[in-house]
Amino acid sequence: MDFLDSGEKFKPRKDRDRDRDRDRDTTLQFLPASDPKQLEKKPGQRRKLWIGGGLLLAAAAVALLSGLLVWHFHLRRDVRVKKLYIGSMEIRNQPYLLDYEDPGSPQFSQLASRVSRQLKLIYSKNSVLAKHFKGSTVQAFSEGAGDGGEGVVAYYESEFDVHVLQQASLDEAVESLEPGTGSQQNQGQGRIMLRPTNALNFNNVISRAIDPRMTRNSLSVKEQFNLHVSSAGLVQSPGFPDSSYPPNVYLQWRLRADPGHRVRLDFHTLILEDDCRKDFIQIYDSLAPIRKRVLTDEEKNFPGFRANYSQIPAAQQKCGGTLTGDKGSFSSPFFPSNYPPETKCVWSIEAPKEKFLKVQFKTFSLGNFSSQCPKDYVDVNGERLCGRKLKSSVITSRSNVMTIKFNSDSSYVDQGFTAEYEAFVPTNPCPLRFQCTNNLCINQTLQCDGWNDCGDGSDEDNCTCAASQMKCKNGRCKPKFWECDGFDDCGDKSDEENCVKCKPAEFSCRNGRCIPETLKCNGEDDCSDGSDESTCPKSLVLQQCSALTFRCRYGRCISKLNPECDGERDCEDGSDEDDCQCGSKPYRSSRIVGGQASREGEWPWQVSLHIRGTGHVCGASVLNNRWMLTAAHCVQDNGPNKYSQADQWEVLLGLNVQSQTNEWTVRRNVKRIVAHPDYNPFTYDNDIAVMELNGNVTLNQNIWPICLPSATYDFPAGREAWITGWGATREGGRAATVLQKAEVRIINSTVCKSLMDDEVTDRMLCAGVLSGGVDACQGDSGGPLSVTGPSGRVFLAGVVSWGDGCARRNKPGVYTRVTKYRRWITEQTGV
Ligand code: 4AZ
Repeated sequence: MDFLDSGEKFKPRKDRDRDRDRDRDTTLQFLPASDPKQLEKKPGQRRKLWIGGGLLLAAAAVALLSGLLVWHFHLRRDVRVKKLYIGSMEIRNQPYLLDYEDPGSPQFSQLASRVSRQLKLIYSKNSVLAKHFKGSTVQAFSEGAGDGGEGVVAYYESEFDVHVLQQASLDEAVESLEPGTGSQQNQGQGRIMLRPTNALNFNNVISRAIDPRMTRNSLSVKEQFNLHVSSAGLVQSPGFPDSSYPPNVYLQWRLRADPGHRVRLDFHTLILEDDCRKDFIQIYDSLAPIRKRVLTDEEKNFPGFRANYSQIPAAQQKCGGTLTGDKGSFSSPFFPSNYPPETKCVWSIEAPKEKFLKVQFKTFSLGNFSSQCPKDYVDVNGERLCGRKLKSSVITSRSNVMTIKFNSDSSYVDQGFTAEYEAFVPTNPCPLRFQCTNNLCINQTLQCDGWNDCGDGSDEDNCTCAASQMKCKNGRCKPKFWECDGFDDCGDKSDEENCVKCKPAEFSCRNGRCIPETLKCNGEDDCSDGSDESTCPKSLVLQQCSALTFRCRYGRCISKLNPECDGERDCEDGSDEDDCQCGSKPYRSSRIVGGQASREGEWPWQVSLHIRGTGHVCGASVLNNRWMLTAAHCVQDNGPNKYSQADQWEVLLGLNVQSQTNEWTVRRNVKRIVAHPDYNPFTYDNDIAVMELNGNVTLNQNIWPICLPSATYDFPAGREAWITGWGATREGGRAATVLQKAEVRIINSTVCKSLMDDEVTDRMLCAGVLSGGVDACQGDSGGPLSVTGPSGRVFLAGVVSWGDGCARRNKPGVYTRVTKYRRWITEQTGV
């Protein structure tokens, strides 16, 4: 059975932004609201209730939309269109009544008709709006957001009938009603007299065109649910988790909390979709889906989902304060969950008088960067920081006090930050350690090791290079063999200069030959190694295939390097994009020596192979819902240990912490083990094996296959790769409990052969950190060497196989080169 046979909808999303692949949490919190009240979902509803029924009071809207976005629009001259705007307004001179939660109550109807009349009056003052206005309906009320919760917020939909070419001016006219948006500002705020006794004193009018995806004609199901979150419950996509949701549904949940509380939404499951333009979920800090109040950005949409809701006292969200002492830490509210909208915190750090202070941001994720940071930001001693990449993670003061402010606005929330502060003596800021230009202190041994440990590169400046190193133009030292490997190791590209030995008008083939530049990308293999055709901007169908060119299913080869699963259809038959659900991580949010702990679900293809009665012995990778890939040396009999026998093994999938299983963890027995017939136990050549489970597993957010590279996939030297496993954390040490991860680099084969005394065959691949300290180790064997491809999908470059000890200097880890076994794997497993 294909691993995605449960439906086309549950496809993992392309992980577009690997830079932001840092820890992510999936919790969101929203605005406070009013009194508790459980109301039943509207009667007459035939549809299955997907959420624990109940209607609530005021704060967050979750909208799910699914189905194909296909709509035809002909810009005919005489076409008029119906335009809907969704909006909210605060009514200051109206006390909030519980009855406003019930649309059937007379109080609701009364206030609703006053709001509708008020809107009509507002629109009548604008010629564009007055001309096209049809009517308004009030959809809900919530408690005002004033400090004392006074007043009422009304959510409404206004309909206009407009000529197709005048839509933009209508949008403009509607938005001009908002405070601070142009000339008509005053109409959006103030007192409009209906009758003197009946005047509504209103404020904060926001209206936005409804997202057209939510109103399109093809929607066959449109439903709204009102829920009170005073008793916890859950919302989930229809059919979840047993089946995929149907197409063309639009569901909206309105969640309300008690007065003085916030809605809290904990995402328990997310299944990501390739294209958020089609299917998406959005969360608003509002009872209506007003774009200005959206909290989720497009990249974080997840249509297959289950989320638990609950409420938390708004007071719990206290942040800021005075911090004293030589060292400490602080973070944005609710970290590692998302911070709430409209939040302000101020921390004052006070160190002893004679000391200065430095603050280091360990994590920082505050939305998209924009200059001057007008939205969410951290202000350190008057300097505003925002975005997700800081120029320098360390900020120092020239006194013993520091003030840090955190501010979030009304839309788009993010994970926030964690920071550590430390007081230092200005005359001796780094006792016995190296002082970076940014004032960070690092171990002296890290200076001039080829790695940027300071974060600003200053530990690699002004170094005296060893004989085995080259000197970059910027003064840094790098291993000599990193020269001309196609990767900018120096940071100023000087290691990649003067590499071409061919004449100016010639192309330098990978095999060292020179050919006229004009022959590059002409569809013919002029280099004789295919390299002149393998990196063409546009994919060409080649006259002949070579060891470097990708073969499409219909037999012809194309010129593009690594075309598979890169999100572009390169083969005429589209076969380069077939079977590409693999290799995506549900969170964008792997012992290993020199690594760090992984987050649950970060490496969903990582498997722990247990021997009954012994526990973890080796790693493996998920290929599909039935087949695992590991190292042949893991499944060899060893004296009394009959590791080649399937019944000795137990496979744990979706595991992060050994001996801590949860609902996503699956334990399976093994039906069959096939080790490569040419495995050589003396040289570790062909160290690869596949394992068939005795029953299929249901893939989930913590169990997901890694992409297998085609035989021609190129993992060039210098490329970053990740090793993961529960192996020893140092040579001869103990196994890890939490899955460890570490970043290494692919190492040039010629260099590796010389470093490893020629024991490395062409079926092996080396990766590591030559300065030592980071490596796979005993117990990691069989596990993946993961490399992220251009579209963000992760490919299995290697299988942890052997090494000369662990993490020794100039002794990289040696991995089974998976590309060499692509055909064998298909023959054994069908994958
Ligand atoms: C092992 O014994 C082992 N440094 C695996 C990897 C490495 C060394 C030993 C690579 O399973």
